[in-house]
Amino acid sequence: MIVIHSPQQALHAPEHEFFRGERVPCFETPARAEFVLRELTARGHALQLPTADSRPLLAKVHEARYLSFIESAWDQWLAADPANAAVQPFPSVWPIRTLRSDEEPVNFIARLGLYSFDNGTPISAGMWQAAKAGADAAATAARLIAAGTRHVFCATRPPGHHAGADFMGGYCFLNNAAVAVEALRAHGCARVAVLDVDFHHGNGTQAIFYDRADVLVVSIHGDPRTEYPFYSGHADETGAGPGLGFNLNLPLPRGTEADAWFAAFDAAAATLARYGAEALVVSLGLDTFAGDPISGFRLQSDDYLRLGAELARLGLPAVLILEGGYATAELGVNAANVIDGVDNG
Ligand code: OKP
Ligand code: ZN
Repeated sequence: MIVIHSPQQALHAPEHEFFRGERVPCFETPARAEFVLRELTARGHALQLPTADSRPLLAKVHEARYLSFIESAWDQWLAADPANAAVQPFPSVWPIRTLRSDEEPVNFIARLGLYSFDNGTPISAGMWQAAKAGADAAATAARLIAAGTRHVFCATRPPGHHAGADFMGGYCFLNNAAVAVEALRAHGCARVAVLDVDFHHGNGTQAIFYDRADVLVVSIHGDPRTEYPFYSGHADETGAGPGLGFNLNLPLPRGTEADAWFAAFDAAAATLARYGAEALVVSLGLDTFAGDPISGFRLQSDDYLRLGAELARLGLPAVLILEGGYATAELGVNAANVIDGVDNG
């Protein structure tokens, strides 16, 4: 399978995040992509650099003022105080409910809160370059699909499925899956489906397409009653307005093993078949792995070969995009198993 990758991913390397009130080393690291690339290269897959500019697609997916903010966020942080170069910014106040989100505050940390839904999304000096390269990869993959390639994998980070039109969160800044959808649509696919198999609900992707009938979003994830992102991902979220009936959430309890997970996959596949999509975007999170340090499902490495075969059986041209997966040393084998499962399925 063609694999799109940019070395710019390594420019996003924040040091720490908050976990249970403590500062801990980041789970979402450049090493993740390096393990994936190493294993894919060892198995003979061809790497390509992104060649498409996602800028016009980003303008469809995200709000202009949000894009302006994240593109220069690090410079704004340094402008507030040159000593900030040595420290990471985190939001500490958010405009929930009665508070105003129409006025951009002058204070940088207040602006960061305006555009975030958690304090778990560290910003670094190279965040924009890494995230933009991921979005460019998604646009490049969609162009290859439009030209007749069956499957393309974007081995990119940071992930994207928690990022909404005007917010970051869950390590995500730009919604790469949504960029791929808009790119496929620009290339003439009238109906596109997203299948999100990351352990965490892709609340950003859901929100971006929630009121649209031309994009079906299906997600299998940890039940938000107990799992991040908590405030999105319930089964009764089925879409709104013209998009009613075009969003399917399949939440599963913490501890779910392969048999129950693949039963949910069958339900997702049935809905995808009924929809009649022309192309598929897979948000390929591998944090469903039993050894994942921050997630709660129990898939084993061999199950990812089966996942790949099941994805191939959907019979749709597909852009696969790396999302989560934090058992770093095993991430390469798990990702490559999906890719080989698709190729051999
Ligand atoms: C991103 B993806 C909050 C830390 C919680 C949430 C996990 C984000 C997962 N202080 N981090 O869906 O793999
Ligand atoms: Zn995840």
